[in-house]
Amino acid sequence: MSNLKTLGQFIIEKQSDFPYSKGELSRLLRDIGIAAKIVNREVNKAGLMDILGESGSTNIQGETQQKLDVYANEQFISALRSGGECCLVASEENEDIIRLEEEVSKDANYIVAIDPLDGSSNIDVNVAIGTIFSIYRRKSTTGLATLKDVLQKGVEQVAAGYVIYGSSTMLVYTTGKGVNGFTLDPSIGEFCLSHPNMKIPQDGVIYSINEGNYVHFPKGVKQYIKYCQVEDKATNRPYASRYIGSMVADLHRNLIKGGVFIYPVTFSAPNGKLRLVYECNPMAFIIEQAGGRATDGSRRILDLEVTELHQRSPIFIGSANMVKRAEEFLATAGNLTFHDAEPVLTA
Ligand code: AHM
Ligand code: MG
Repeated sequence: MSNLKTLGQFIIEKQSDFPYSKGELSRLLRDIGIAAKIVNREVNKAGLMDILGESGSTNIQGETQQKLDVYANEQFISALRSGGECCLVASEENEDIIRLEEEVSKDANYIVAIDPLDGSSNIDVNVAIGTIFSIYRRKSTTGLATLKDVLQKGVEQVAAGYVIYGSSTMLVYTTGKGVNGFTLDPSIGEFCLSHPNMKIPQDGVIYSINEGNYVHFPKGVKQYIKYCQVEDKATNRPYASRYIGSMVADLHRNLIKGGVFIYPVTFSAPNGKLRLVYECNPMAFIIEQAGGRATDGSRRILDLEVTELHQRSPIFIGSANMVKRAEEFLATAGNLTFHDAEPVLTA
């Protein structure tokens, strides 16, 4: 008990580090932590309740929503609404921005972009899923906050984090001063500091990519995958291939053990699959803060122009030297070259 530190205690301790230390950001992080605990409770009992399965509605990307996605979205929005520090929410599950401003009693200066339940295809099979969030300070100074306030480059984030609902539940976040991880102790219902000052190894031996799409990958990505599979004692190859299909879980593992996670452009997804505002940017901020690297194959993710709420981007993220190596293959092959595909085997 002596050196136990809860998320709440830690946030208060670090409050003076924040650029506008009026306690608003601390309260916002605390609100997100509370919503995460509520979502965690439902995730844990998902197999027991009639909450599994598809809710019938589809999100704006045309993907079928599951009940827990809808539930998580509602919980985070409602925690942010009652907390009063957030004027605008952008969520993967909502086509448009959600204004909270008219409903809060005082000026709220923060924008939250969120993927309430990432890896949703893993919900009903008991595989780790996550929540990803990103916090910006509002730019506009008059009137109601607008979409423009959300469309800030990733480099403008004041905080970002994720929650992983796995074999244990963890909340990992950064405010630009390193990365800290908290594990939920279910017996006291508190996130407790368990992974202070997280650092990603510069090199790793894990590559994470959906290899089922191999035939649709650009030439440089194919070559990098082959490089990972070649035997070479000096670089500990062949590497291990690990792909859960929940970005949060794949990146969390790679953050701790070292590794690279790649979701590239493909023939069928010319901009990649993952969303810049609430998936790539927050993860890039966290991984950079942990000493890693995140690019779209050539450009830093955090410097990309954001023009649309649900904009997609390819992503190469993880141990710095592994990401750099993958970039070299892309550059040599010509970033978007799809030719020289290996023959597709048919039945
Ligand atoms: P989601 O937000 O609809 O759950 O999609 C994002 C997820 C990521 O967590 C994961 O890395 C990726 O989609 C997996 O996609 P794929 O099944 O194409 O490999
Ligand atoms: Mg997602």
